Amino acid sequence: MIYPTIQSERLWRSLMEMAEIGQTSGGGVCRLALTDEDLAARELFVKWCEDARLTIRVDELGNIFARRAGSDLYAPPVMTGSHLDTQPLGGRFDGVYGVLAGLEVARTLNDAKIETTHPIDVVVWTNEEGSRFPAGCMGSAVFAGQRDLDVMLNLTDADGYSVKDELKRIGFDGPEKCGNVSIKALYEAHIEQGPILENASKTIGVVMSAQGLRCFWVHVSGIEGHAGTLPMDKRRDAFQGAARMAVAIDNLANTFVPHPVITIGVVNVGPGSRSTIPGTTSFMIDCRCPDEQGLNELEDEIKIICKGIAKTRGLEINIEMISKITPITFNKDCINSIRNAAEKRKLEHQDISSGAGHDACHVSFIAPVGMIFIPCEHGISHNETEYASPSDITAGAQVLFDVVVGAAKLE
Ligand code: HGY
Ligand code: MN
Ligand code: MN
Repeated sequence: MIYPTIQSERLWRSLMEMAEIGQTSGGGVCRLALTDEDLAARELFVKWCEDARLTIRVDELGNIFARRAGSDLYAPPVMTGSHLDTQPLGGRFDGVYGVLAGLEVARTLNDAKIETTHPIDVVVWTNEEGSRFPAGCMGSAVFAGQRDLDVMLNLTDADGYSVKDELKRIGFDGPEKCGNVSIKALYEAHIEQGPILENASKTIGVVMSAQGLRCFWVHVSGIEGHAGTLPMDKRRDAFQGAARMAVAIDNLANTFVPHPVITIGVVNVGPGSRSTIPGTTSFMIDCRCPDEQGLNELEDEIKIICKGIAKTRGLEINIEMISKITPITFNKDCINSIRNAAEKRKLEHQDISSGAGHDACHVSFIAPVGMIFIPCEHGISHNETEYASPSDITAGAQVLFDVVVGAAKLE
């Protein structure tokens, strides 16, 4: 059976309307998790789902499940979706594309008056980006049993606001338990966030795997002092120590095999006064690598580097693990269904591994999961200029429709 085609203009319009929420002056989007912008996006999504006659459930971590009922009330759902929260200078497609492509699946089924056996849930996972609250993929990781609910609810942002209080404030502290749900399969559509598909002129990425990740805080402590009076050789300057650690860690990333990617994107220098020698500096390390053994060795190397520099400069150091995500491989049947759907639609496709982390990675520990990538221009993401073409947006959503409906079975 040839499935109906999705409505690309409707999907594009929804993406552009959603992109107005949290729009930045540089043409990107800022919708940090559980802020008013995230709330506005959630409310718009819920409205569109209710217009499409989906029933809404919200769990205790704010994950939203918009359900299109199936004929079999007891059949486990086929899930799709992604996240609505963004980076501080995020793009108009990261996450939201997977959410609205999932909604387009439901809308297209409604238009075609198709009933499926299994229900279909379009999901919005809470705090995928881990920017405001530093635990990425929070909603999906707790749902899949990889993170502790209470630890996540009590996590606070830089201003001391907790996840729990913010969920309550925006009214998304839902009644449902988070997790413990049996799922038939989950498919997530996402932009690649890298240049591989565009360079290979491919429309669809059949995602085979995703690399692992380890995030650390490194807290460096020295001694505050007067910037004008203390001779250089008498200083315990926490920032100068941290800076040398950062350069050495960057060198490690460039010399280590298999090639990891290591980023230091958050640095807090205290007390933050021009004429006081910094007594404290904390910086966050985001370290990713395709294999677990590599991650173990990188973690050891990072600790040796930081402790060695701290020792030579008379500084104290404390390294705190924030998150640890193992490399994953996606479900073979899901991979094959995505590849077959791309072939049936005569779409140029290739196998690919994900450099980025995704909610689907966490759910892959508890259910059969597949991911569909589409190219993004010049591989740019986590950047206001992030762009995906309407034709690629449509192609990815069409493959998503075909695999989700295939898994949900037609009546
Ligand atoms: O960091 C990640 O990999 C995801 O894009 N949040
Ligand atoms: Mn994302
Ligand atoms: Mn992202």
